[in-house]
Formats: sequence, structure tokens, C-alpha cells
Amino acid sequence: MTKHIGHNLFGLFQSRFPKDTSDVFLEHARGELSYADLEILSGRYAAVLKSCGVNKGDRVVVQVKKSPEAVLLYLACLRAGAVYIPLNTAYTLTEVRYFVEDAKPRLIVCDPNSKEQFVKAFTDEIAITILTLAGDGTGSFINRALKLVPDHTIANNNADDVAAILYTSGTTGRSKGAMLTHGNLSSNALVLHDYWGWVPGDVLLHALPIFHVHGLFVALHCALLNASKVVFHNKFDTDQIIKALPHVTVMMGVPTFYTRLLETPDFDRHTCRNIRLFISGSAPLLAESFNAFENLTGHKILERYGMTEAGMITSNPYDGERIAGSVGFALPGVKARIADQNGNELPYGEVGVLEIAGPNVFAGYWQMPEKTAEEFRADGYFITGDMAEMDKNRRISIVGRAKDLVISGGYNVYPKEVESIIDEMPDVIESAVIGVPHPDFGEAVTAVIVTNDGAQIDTDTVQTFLGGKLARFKQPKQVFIVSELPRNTMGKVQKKVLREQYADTY
Ligand code: MCA
Ligand code: AMP
Repeated sequence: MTKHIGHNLFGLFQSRFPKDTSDVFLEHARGELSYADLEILSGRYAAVLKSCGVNKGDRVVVQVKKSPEAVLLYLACLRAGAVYIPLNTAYTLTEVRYFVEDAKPRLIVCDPNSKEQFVKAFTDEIAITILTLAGDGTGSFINRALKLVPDHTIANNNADDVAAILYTSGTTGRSKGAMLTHGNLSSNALVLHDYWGWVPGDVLLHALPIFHVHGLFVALHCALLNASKVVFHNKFDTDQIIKALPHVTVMMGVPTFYTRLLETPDFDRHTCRNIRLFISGSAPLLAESFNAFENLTGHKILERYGMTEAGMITSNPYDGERIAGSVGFALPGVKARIADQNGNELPYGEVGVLEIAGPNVFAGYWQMPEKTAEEFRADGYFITGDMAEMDKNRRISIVGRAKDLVISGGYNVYPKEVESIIDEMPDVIESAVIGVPHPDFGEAVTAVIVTNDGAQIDTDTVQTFLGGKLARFKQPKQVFIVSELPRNTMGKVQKKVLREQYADTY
């Protein structure tokens, strides 16, 4: 087996492959992939990348349904030193166009039903090759791979070479591409693997999407470092998950996974008999869910906190006390402080903005040096935009957000993006988009709109207008028409007042 080369993340994984590479890597609906398959197929996929002219540092935009092949494509990009850019499958062409124009990829890999519109939309970009991953006859990425000799080389990357760009929206203006380096990803993965006590024989249940940090990096990387089997589900289907749980030892999920399990009569202590660890993150886990889960199963869910720009930042301890409502301690190697608006550290117990530094913190926003500079303090700390407090033991609790952000079922929705499109509707004077408590999604996107002469616009009309422009999960689940929005003396819309007013909507 090739020795771990340079700082390439794939090289790190490969150095941890099981001795017997016939061990299963992915168990999925259509069969199994072994670690030997991973090695050969990622080599074949890397050969396709090269045949498309993708060289080290070139961007590859990928918008495909979750599948084992999509995982292999990610791993092939790593080994080839290409920059992987995964996109949420819910994004519309309008949203994808922005990312493509910004990232200037060498290759786009998409699903068959998007290929025609992508070809039409991006024909001017003559340097871009567009391929489907599968399902497009002999022209697909997978079919090309079958015809090529595997390329087993691993690009000799430095720790600060970019491995992936993940787009995150912002409270103002355009989406920003967070550049994550091989060093960011490997340092975070190694820390998590150790901190969460992975042991030989652990089996991971994977039901998260693989276009975000949680499913793509946190879950897959820990399993790969552990040479573990991954029981791979294309989505979170509660019945299927309950059938799978007795055969795994670790599950990672967003809080919605846990609330859905709790609502299912078949789910009980016996279902979890082989589980070592349940982990939750991406959105706040309510104390009532934590407690109900412990009462039902005997398991204290381990809550951790992170963000796209920094991977995982804090975690409740594996061996120590896991406390509901707390996200635990800064991970080893991560420095955290609670600061006022000017970056001055606050005393323990006071609420401020969480600022962090460490090897996990990203290299900046793709081609946006000014935006990057705005998010960092002069001493290198990154401003998370999350409001938090730290107790004298340095345990951290997230208490709110300084940024105007809604998290629905673990997906981030930036109100500004939704408001600006609603405001283009005929008869709309202005709008405020808020997140209000929702039993399934944690928060639900909700719009409060002021119209000309009180014209009545219903939820369907707003959703229809937004269709094609905005992914479904960003669209308001409910719309309210009002005569005016509450404002403070400075004229700023008081979203807190609206959130209180509509708190019982769902
Ligand atoms: C689906 N729908 C949603 C959401 N998901 N609406 C609001 N919020 C959502 N999250 C809508 C669809 O548009 C559709 O609407 C309907 O629900 C059914 O869609 P379906 O895909 O069948 O939904 P589902 O399978 O029940 O999905 C719900 C889910 C999923 C399982 C909670 O959203 C999910 O897997 N979320 C995880 C997101 C995640 O991985 N986040 C990590 C980000 P209609 O029928 O009207 O068309 S990484 C991160 O945040 C940081 C780094 C961290 O700390 O981890
Ligand atoms: P993203 O931009 O998708 O990376 O989302 C990151 C944001 O999700 C963070 O800035 C937090 O606001 C939120 N988040 C992630 N994990 C947690 C958690 N355990 N508790 C509260 N908020 C969380």
C-alpha cells in the first residue's frame, strides 16, 4: 500500500485502510463496496478527472443525488488534488448558476435530469465539461471510469492546499465559498476520531446528505480514519433507520433525526442495544429532546457544535458529563473566547460572540479577501456570529445568533436572500423572514409581508413565485400579511417581536 504522501487527506485515509482490504467500506441499498473497491474505483474516477483536464487545484462542481458513487467521486477529487465543490440537490438552476460563475470549475458533475439545462446554461463557459455521474449511457462519469486504467497516484498536496469549497450564504449579499484545506480537514478528523473514542469494529449509520460538512466530512472522515463499515442510507427514512440501528454502533444526525425517532412507536431501548454513541449537531438540540431520548433509550446524545468555515469547534465530552443545552468544550487544538463587539474577551458567564482560532479554521472565502478580512480579528480569531457563554470550567453554551439566520432541519436559510426575492413580487412593499419554532424542523421559515393596500397574498402564491428561484427548503412554510412591520427607534425591523408574535404558528 502507498505510504501516506504529503498532506493529502486521501493519503491519510489510505494509511488507515484495514489490513484486509476486502473489509466492507460502504453497505448500501444495491450491495457493498470494500476498501479494495474504494482504492480501485477512486483510482478509476481520478483517471476520468484527468481525462477531463482536471488538474491539481481545478474546481469540480458536483450536484448529484446521494449515492456510493458520489462518495467515490469526492475521494477521487481528494486523491487527484482537485477542489471538490458539492451543491445541495435542492438548489435551482438560478442558484447553481451563481456558484458555477463564481467557482469557474473545470468540470460539472450532475444528475441526468439537470444535464440538458446545465449544458444550455453553461455553453458559453467553453472550458467546462459537463457529465452526469450515472444514468446517461456510455457518456456518464461512471461508464468512462470503467474503461480507464485506475490512476493510483495521490497528489502531493501541502496542508494549506484547498481540498473543498463549500458555499455558505451570508446575512448580506452574495454566497461565499469557504475554502477548506487538506490541513483543515485532516486535523479536524483526527481530533474527532480521538475525542469520540472510535474503536475497532465501530459501524457508522450514515443518513445525512453529503453536500455539507456534517455528512461529507464529520461522518465519513471519522469512519475512514477508523477503517469502519458505513451503513449508507440515501436519506433519513425513519422506518429504515429503525431497522438499521441494531446493526450499527454510531449514528450522527441533526436534531430532526432524533425528534422523528422519538415520535416512532417502534423505537425503543432494544433498537439501540448495540449503539455506543449518538451524536447531534448542525442546530440546537432541545433539552426536552435530550431528556426524552435518555429516558427512552438510556443514551445521552452527545451534542457538538460547528460551522462550515471551521468544521467541528466544540463537543460535549465522550467520557465526561454531557449536558443538555451545552455544546461542551473547545476541541483539542481549538482556541475559543467569548468577546464583545470589538473582540475584547468577556468574563466567564457573560454572553457575547464566540470567536475561535485553530488548525480547523478555513483559509478564507474564495476570491473574497475583503469579506474574509471582515470575519477575522487582527489576532487571527474567526468571528462565528453565534452568541454564547462560557462557564468557569470553559464549558460553552450557544444562546443565540448575532447573525440573521434560520436553521430548518439542519439547513441554513438566510432571511435576507428570501426577503429580497419576495420583495420583487407585485403588490409587495416589504417583507421580514423569520424562523419560528417547528416540531419537526426545529425552526420553520416564515414570512411576514406588507402589501399595497393590504392586498392578500397567500402562501401558495409566494411559494409559486419563489419556485425556480429558491430551493424549496428556503421557501416560507407560512405567510402572514400585515399592515406594517414593527421597528425600533432606529427604523430597524424588530424580528424578535415578530418571532414572539408568531411563535405558536406550527
Ligand atoms: C426537506 N424539506 C425541508 C427540509 N428538508 N423543509 C425545510 N427544512 C428542511 N431541512 C422539505 C422539502 O422541500 C419537501 O417539501 C419536503 O420537506 C419533503 O422533502 P424530503 O427531502 O422528503 O424531506 P426529508 O427527507 O424529510 O428531509 C428532512 C431532513 C433533511 C431529514 C431533516 O432536511 C436533512 O437530512 N437535513 C440535514 C441537513 C444537514 O445535513 N445539515 C448539516 C449542515 P415539499 O414537499 O413542500 O416540496 S453542516 C452544518 O450545519 C454545520 C457544519 C454543523 O455543525 O454540522
Ligand atoms: P453552517 O453555516 O451550515 O455551517 O451552520 C453553522 C451554524 O449552525 C453555526 O454557526 C450555528 O449557528 C449552528 N449550529 C451548529 N451546531 C449547533 C449546535 N449544536 N447548537 C446550536 N447551533 C448549532
